[in-house]
Amino acid sequence: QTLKRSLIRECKSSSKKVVLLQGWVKKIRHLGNLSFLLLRDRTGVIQCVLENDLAGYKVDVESVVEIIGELVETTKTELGVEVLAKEVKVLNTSDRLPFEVNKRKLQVGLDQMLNERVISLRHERVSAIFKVQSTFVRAFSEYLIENDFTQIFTPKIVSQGAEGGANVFKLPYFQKEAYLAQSPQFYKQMMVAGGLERVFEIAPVYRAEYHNSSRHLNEYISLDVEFGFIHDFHEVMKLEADVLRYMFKKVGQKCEKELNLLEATVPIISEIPKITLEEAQEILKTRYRKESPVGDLDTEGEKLLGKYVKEMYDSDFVFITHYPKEARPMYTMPNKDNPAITDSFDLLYKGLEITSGAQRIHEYNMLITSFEEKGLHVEDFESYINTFQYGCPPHGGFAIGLERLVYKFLELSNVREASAFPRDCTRLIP
Ligand code: AMO
Repeated sequence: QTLKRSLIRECKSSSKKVVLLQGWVKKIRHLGNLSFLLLRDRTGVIQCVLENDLAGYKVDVESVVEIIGELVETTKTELGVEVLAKEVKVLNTSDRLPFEVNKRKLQVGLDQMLNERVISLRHERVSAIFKVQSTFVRAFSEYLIENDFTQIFTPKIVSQGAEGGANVFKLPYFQKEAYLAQSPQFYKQMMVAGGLERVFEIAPVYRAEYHNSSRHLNEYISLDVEFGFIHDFHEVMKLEADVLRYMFKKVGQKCEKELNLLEATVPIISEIPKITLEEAQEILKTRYRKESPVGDLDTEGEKLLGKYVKEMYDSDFVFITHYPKEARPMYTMPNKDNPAITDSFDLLYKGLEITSGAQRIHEYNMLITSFEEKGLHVEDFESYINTFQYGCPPHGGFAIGLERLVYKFLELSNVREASAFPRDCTRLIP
């Protein structure tokens, strides 16, 4: 008799009759001299029948139990099997539940869902979000590793913000002042220049943005890529399209159950249309009478463009290219023919920016000028800027906001749903 640890997967394939199951009590019903206990673990739910001495067994839902029993075939359950319990042991009781989790749809507001994360995660639709997220991340690294990229780890405590602007969290660092990294931008470029050529990083980044919106977090996971020896920034967009295609393919293959639960379908990513920012603003003006902020798109504009590319190209994605210099960080490569604009792009997915990317400046003097034009003090960025005196290949890269990708894909109500423990302007707990 070998005792098995997991539920459905083991039960289905096991020829052994005796199983050990461990999980949470989803439900218990008493019917005459039988009780039916639905036991849930990470792989699913199975019915356990409690008879004889065990009939009428008292246990609170969501308690953690261990059941030893006999696995038998039955036509009465969806699984085609159930367990005739021989022994039930309570490992830990659930004394109190802030809300009911065993409903088909979780009927709580966002705040309660986040405040009581441990309980909301018990709902299969909620935990499914994080299984999808995990699969995306794994596919991202799988694809890049297969394509000769090296995973890197760069500091999150830094001396300067890499994205310009004032959105940095300050913190005391012994006798100095430091910041939480807004992105791994400088370091990923430095590692390309260091000779690794092709790198990626998966890590949290921090933005001190005081936005209480459905798409902003103050800490999010950035999927960063940077690679050298590129000809132009179209190569960067091509790599991103390839990575995303692979990520969605893997989620389609590995998360069938989760996608069914969440009623999500994997998009077909053929050629992603490219529209220059200027064209995009013109489309918004002529088609939707929508004015845009100078050199940028606003939330409403992004939404309308999402609608436009869906109608015109049947695409959920669109690259918006060639942002003006003023709208992009100091490290962005100006366009050869028109230096007022840059070789940069954003990727919109279902009308929301999920990525920024660009070719970077790899020429020392050009970089100094670019920093100075932004009013930045070159000496504050010395170790980064020195990189470009040591021989650095033409390079570029991009970063995908993981939570935004998941939020849009699963059509959640808010990006916070795609973060297990989100940090926003007011939320620091749990
Ligand atoms: P950017 O600042 O545009 O670019 O950020 C890249 C992507 O990160 C996500 N993102 C956010 N997600 C949630 N909450 C936020 N507050 C938030 N801010 C940004 C978005 C965005 O597209 N270094 C460059 C990337 C590069 O060029 O490689 C950068 O950080 O999905």
